[in-house]
This record gives sequence, C-alpha cells and structure tokens, in this order.
Amino acid sequence: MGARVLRKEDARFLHGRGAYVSDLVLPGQREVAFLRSPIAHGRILGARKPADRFVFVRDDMAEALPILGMSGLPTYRPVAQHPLAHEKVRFVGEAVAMACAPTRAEAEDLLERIEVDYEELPPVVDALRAKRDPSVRPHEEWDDNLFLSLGLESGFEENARKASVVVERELTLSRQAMVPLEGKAVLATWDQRADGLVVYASSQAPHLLRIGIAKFLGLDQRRVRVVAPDVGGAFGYKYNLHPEELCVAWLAMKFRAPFRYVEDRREHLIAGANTRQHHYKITGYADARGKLLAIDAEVTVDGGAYSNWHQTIGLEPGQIVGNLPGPYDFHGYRVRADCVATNKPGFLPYRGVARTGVCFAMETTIDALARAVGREPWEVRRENLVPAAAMPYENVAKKLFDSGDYPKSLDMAREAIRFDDWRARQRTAEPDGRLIGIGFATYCEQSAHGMSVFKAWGMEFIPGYEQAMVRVTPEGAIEVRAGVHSHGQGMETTLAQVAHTVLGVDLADIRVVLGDTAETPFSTGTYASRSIVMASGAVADACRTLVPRLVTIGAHLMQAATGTVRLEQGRVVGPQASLSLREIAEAWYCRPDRLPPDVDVGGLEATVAHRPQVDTGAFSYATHAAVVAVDPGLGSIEILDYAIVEDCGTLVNPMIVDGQTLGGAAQGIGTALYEESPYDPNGQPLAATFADYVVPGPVEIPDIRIAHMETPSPYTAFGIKGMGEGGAIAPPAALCNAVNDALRPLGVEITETPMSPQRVLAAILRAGAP
Ligand code: MCN
Ligand code: SMO
Repeated sequence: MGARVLRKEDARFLHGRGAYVSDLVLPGQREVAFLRSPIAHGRILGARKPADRFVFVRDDMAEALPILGMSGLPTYRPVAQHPLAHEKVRFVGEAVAMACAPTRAEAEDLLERIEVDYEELPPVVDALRAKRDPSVRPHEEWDDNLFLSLGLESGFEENARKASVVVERELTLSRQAMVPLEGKAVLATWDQRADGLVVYASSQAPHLLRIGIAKFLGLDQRRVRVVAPDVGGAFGYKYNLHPEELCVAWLAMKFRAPFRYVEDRREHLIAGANTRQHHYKITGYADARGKLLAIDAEVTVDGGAYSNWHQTIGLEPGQIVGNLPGPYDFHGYRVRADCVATNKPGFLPYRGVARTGVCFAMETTIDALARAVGREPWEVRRENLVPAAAMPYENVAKKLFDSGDYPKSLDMAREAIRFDDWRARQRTAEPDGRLIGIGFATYCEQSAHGMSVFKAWGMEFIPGYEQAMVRVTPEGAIEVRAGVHSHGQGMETTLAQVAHTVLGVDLADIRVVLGDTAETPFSTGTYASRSIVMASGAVADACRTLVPRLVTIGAHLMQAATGTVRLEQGRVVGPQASLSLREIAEAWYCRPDRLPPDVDVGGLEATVAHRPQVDTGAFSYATHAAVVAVDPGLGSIEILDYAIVEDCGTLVNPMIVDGQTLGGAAQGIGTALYEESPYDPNGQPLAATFADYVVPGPVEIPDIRIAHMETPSPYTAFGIKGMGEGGAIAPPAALCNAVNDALRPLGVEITETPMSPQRVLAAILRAGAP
C-alpha cells in the first residue's frame, strides 16, 4: 500500500494482447448495423424492408420490452425507450431498424434497402426555450417538457438578507460527447448447455447489465451471464443499459446464435449519449470582505430525448442540488434544478458527473465576488473554505465532509504555480501583446457514496455493501474476485496491493479476476469513484478471514500451538519452522490425511461483504491552479502552467492516482477549451467526426504537475477516499477563472464552455474592447 508499483495489466495492454469485444470471434457470428433516424422529431408512418431474414424493425421484436428507468425522485416522469424506435423518432441517430450479416459492410448494405416514411414534426432543440414554451414537446403526452424538477432550500432568506455584495451570472456548459477510445460494443450468444444468454459487453457494471438484459427480455437472471472483457475507457458512458445492447441480446436469444455490434466513431458522436450541458442562473451573496452568506441558483439540464435504465436522468439534477455548495462554509442556500426533454440523444453522467458543472458555477461565482469586493480571488476562496479544524463538517446541503485541509490544498497550489511571480509579471506588458491570467478552483468530491445517498437520488438499485472473494489456490497462489470492473483504473494492480498488504504474498502470486458475472460476487459495479474504497475493504476483510485458517492448518502441520503461529510475509511461521502457502494449500486440498481428522477451518476461500463505517461517502478534494495567456486579437488561449494538489486519503498506488488525475484533467481541459456537440435549429448534429469534434491530444495538454496531501478518511478501510473522477471536475472552473483574470483589463468575462477562440473573441468584441 502506497508503493508506486507498475501495473500488472500493462504487459497485456502495451503488447497489444488486451482482449476487447472487437477482438472476440465466435463461429458463425453476424455483425449488426443500425439504421438511424435522419430527423430530430417525427412520426414513423411505415417502413418497407428487403425480404431478408435478418432485417428488423420494432414490430419484429415482440419479446423485448421497452427500456424504462424508474426513479423515486419527486416529479420524475418515467419515459419508455424502445430498443428500436416505435411510432416516433425523437433525435437524429435514434435506431429505427437493424440488419445483420457476416460483415458489418454487408449489414450496412442491407440497411440501404430499408425505406422509412416519416412525418416530420418541429423539433425542440433549445432547453431554455423548451422550458419556457412547452407548445412543442418530444413527449406529446406530457403537458410540459420537464423530466423532473428538484429543489432545496436551507436558511436562504435570513442569510441573503445580510449581504452587502451580490453578484449574478448566467453560465453555460455546452453539450459534449464522452469519446472513450473504444465505443460501446456487445457480442451476445446462446449457451445451449446453460440454456441462456452469454453477453460480452464493454461495460462498467456487468452484474447490473445482467439485471437489465434479463428484465427487458423477460428472462430469469440465472439465464444471463455477462462478461465484460477489457474495456477501452468508459467514463460513465458504459454504466447504463443501451438500446443497442438489448437489441443484440434479443437477436442471440431469438436465433440461438452469436451477434455483435461495435459502435463506430460517427455513431458515437451523433447517436451516443451526450453529457455536461447545464445552464445556470446563479446569485452569490456576501459581506463586504467577500465572506459567502448565501447562494441562489436556477439550473437547467438539457436531458435530451430519453431517460435511461437504471441511473435515470434524475441522477444529474440530484447531484447538482446536493453538490453545488462545493467545499464552502456558508448557511443560506436555495436551488432549483430542472431537467428538460429535447430532441437530442439522451444524457448520461460523465466522469465527475454533475460536479464539473457545479464547480464551474460555484468557482466562477467566488471569483466574481472577489472582484466585486476588490480582493484577491485566492484570499476570498481561502476564507470561505471549510477549515480543517471544522472536520467532520456537515454543510448547508447536509453533506458530511469527513476529513482534510481544504485551505492547505489552495496554499500548496498557489506555491506550486509560483503565484507571486506571475502576479508580478502581469504588471508588465507581454512583448507579444498577450494577456496573462491566473485562476484557481477548489472542489471536494463525494466518493464511494453509500445507501442513503443513492436512496436520496431515487435509484432502483442501491449499492450498500461490496463483496469480494479471496481464495488460496491449491498451488498456494492468491485469487481475488470482485464484481467491480476496471476500464483503465488499474484495479488488477491496486486490489492485488490490498491483498498483499494483508497477506504479505508477492504481487506476482496474486491474480485479480474481474468482469464476469459467473466468476465474481454480485456488485453494482464501477462508477462514482467507489471501487477502491468499497472493494479494498471487502478484499481486506476476505483476506483477514483466511488468516486464522491458514494459521490453524500451519500449526497442525508444524505441531505447534496455534497461538505461537503467525502469517508473516506470505509464510506461516511457527516457533521452530515455517511453511509456504503452497505447503499449507497442498495439505488442505490434496493431502488432508496429514491433518488430524477434526480440523475443519471452513476452507481456503472466503466471500465477504464490506461497507464503510458511514454510508455518506468519503470526500476527496483538490485545488487546481492554472496560468494562461490569452491573445486578445485571436481569442486563443494557451495554458502556460497547470498544477494540481489533491488529497484522496491513503494512496494505494500514487502512480495510478497520478495517471487518473492526469487523464481526468485532460478530459476537463477538453470540456473547458475544445469539446462541443452543437446542434442546428433543426436538431441536426454539427459535430459528427473528429474533424468537427476536437479532443485535446498531447499537444494541447500542458505538462501538469501533481502534488498529494494524504489525510486518511476516518470512515473507510485504510482511510482511502475515491478519486477516479476528480481530475475532470475542476479544469473548466480553474481555466475560466484564469481567462477572466487575463481579460479583466478589457472588462470582459467569459461565462461559457468550451472557451473556443470564436467565443473569446466574440466576448471581447461585444465588450467593445480593441
Ligand atoms: N486509487 C488509489 N488510491 C486512492 C484512490 C484511488 O490508488 N486513495 C486508485 C484505485 O485503486 C484505482 C484508481 O485509483 O485503481 C481509481 O479508483 P477509484 O477512485 O475508486 O475509482 P473507480 O475505480 O471506482 O473508477 C471509477 C472512476 C469513474 S466514476 C470514472 S467515470 C472514470 C474513472 O474512474 N472512468 C475512467 N477513471 C477512469 N480511468 C480510465 N482510464 N478510464 C475510464 O473510463
Ligand atoms: S461517470 Mo463515473 O462512471 O461515475
């Protein structure tokens, strides 16, 4: 624990030996292609299709139920999504028909012979307008366009009243895609012996996918096995059940044969779910020094056409309402978050979930307050952060911050970018005319949320426990089996490190098995930065269950008293001798005659359920600091320096945490500066290829420096806090604050992501600046 060990999975990945769904081939497998709606909103009047046995529309799929995500949140409206469109299409790219053939190209040729007649309806493209004017509705049976509307109020009036400074802003985060390297992919077949489905899917949560497929195909869960092989990035996109997955599973069930679908990049960009699109009207109330008194916000989420199973669209507004107050100590709060239906692909949570948006809103508001009271933003931020002495701290939204020193992360970040030097340099003009700006953003991130939190989000399946199975194999190696899954997080290594920490066995002798419902204990999977907090506790507890068993067997073999025998560095050590785990395991499994007949330790494998001491999660946190140069003539932004100081409690593997932080920050920089899925007024997507949709690469991502603080959580196994999402939360806020610091002499403020050159230049021109 705490060692920078190289990842066990790297040899496989770096030598091209990873096995993704695209690498799997089953005899006789057919490839599936989907015909997708060319219009954003319309009625399907009829379809003519070739007389091929392998072309299907919705009416051919009687056995498959529509996907229906249910939520316990007040005002939530469930909406059925048929696996292929039924009667209506509600976004460009919605699957209307599918064809199957030995190759994808042949399947696409079959699609060309399908003709669908549509009656076009006016689309709803702009969420704010859809909310104001519900005369056009994607779901005509509703009387407005709201999926749901959530609110929270606590101490608002009395605190806001005391304010001497009020700042009000409208802020927008644009719609974007999630672009994992590997798109969604699914291969399903029928196992004659098990009389059930086997579904290979690029999934974060194989056990949940199993429930979903069984539920919507009307099968018992025991007749569905889901295997998630190597997964090439997921980021939230691969947590919920997708219509295409249900279609492919239905084909395998219907024809008792293998079918596969692999999403291509264009399909991902136009038809895959979108994310991030939030609009804020936010007002900050403070005293004359900038001490925050209250926050008031009206938030609109553009939810697209459909909810999802099983998280539902309710998760995003649920997280907005709970997390908007950020890491701050204040007592007046009023918020409303509306989730609006539009004729665009559905919305899925993406790394950081709603917190990238709320951090952007809150952190730019802190900076605006600082400017209003004429003080340094870092000073005002620092004075408002929950101090270390107040931990554990319950905030205005009743979140329980477990531990940490938030102000110190800001101090360290300020030193890391040499703040004073940059401020001094700002006072002299740059020879190239560019403007320098410095920005900070601090956030805290609830990770490994437990039962009460998911219950409050109204979810159908509520994670509470995490289970793990640990086995000493007959040759004395260790096998760890867990239902969480790794799709880049390196969990084959970090869970092995946890087992090593308890048992002392060499990492090379520990094998971690993930991603197969037939081989791992039930789990709701990997998301919400929960895996290491939850699974490390389960793995450690399972290992600890085995220790007395190994000791008992060893004591008998060495004829020593049990109390004199210990497990030490992977060996069972007695007063006079010691035994390897191989010797112990061989005796137990294969030579029980060497043991007295009354030895019954209960076996050398144990499945144990674990949950943290509190179920409100562990809060990791970080401060991001950015220095930018903005060209006022071009609107272009260059990141000159970027530093992150983060605290995720006890570090299992600092190298993996650094990798997670960098990857997340790259995605956050994408949100801040580059990535956008725009739509025209007809609901046509304008970014359908990587020529239009800009993903930052090595050239755009600066050399990010990371420093760690390590405050163990008092509530979790080993004091670990989750952090897989964190890097993606703060970059839009930190960069926007830096850009606005740079543009301050021009009296210009940017309030929208991505901060493309066009947007920055337009804002400069609007302000009448040179
Ligand atoms: N870790 C550690 N010490 C800590 C905390 C974490 O060493 N104190 C390590 C863990 O052991 C694990 C990794 O960091 O190997 C991430 O752990 P955790 O924070 O528990 O997050 P999860 O494993 O639950 O991963 C989910 C999280 C989410 S929600 C998204 S979205 C996301 C992310 O992780 N998607 C990713 N990181 C990703 N990284 C890659 N490469 N690909 C994705 O799709
Ligand atoms: S978006 Mo991460 O899978 O919670």
